[in-house]
Amino acid sequence: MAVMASATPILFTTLNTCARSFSHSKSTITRRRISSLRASTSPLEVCVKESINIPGKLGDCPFSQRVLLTLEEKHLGYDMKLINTANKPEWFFVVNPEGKVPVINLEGKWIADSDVIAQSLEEKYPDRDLVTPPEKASVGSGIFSAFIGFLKSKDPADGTQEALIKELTLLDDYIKQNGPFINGSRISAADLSLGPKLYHMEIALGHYKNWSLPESLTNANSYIQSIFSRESFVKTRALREDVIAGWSSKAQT
Ligand SMILES: N[C@@H](CCC(=O)N[C@@H](CS)C(=O)NCC(=O)O)C(=O)O
Repeated sequence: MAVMASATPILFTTLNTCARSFSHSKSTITRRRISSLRASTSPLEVCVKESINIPGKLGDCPFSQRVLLTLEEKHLGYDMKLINTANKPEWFFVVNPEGKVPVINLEGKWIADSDVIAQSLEEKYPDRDLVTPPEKASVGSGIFSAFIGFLKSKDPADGTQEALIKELTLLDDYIKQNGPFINGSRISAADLSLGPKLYHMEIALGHYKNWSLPESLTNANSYIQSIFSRESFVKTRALREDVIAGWSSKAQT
């Protein structure tokens, strides 16, 4: 897979434009065929956060990692544009006026927000499907805010640690009954959303609170390890020092 990191302005023409005009002139060719043509020939342009510590490396945005994981698991080629979020280039505000990463170019249109991007990729590239049934999509969804609550907490007796343990226990129970992944035997979109958040939780709480996931939560522990050890995850994960630096303004030790 050709993955290139680049901080240069994006060319708005190239194959996106070609695909569009081709579809105008040959109306019998379906959108689906154009999508699969692109999947095999043209990498998708995706803007993600750059490392704060090492320019040219991928940064510490869990939403960016989610999108990269989706592309990796679907075996879609991509061309990664690294955005220095502390000093965004002018052209990036043309791509996304809100100035947030991740953003992806699908058929010539820039799409923001990892939820919308994951959904759009599923619709346009249904092969190697990552669909999570709606009734399972919220599994683990309380963990990220509980982690941030505990990280920001100044008072060890304020119940934030217990609130996080409660959320992780729910995950542990769920995986025990339904695992190894949220949708059973195969990884799906909900795991790709939750995995990067668990990664941030583990590094930030380990560093700032000397905390680690209780060993008694064996199912949550094995779930985390199976996600963190995937090739796609290792390839797209943030540097540890970036995760630590990224949470420094929120953390209370
Ligand atoms: N809800 C958005 C959140 C995206 C987001 O918060 N991105 C952060 C980096 S992790 C960002 O771009 N921050 C830069 C800024 O707000 O200026 C998503 O799921 O994509």
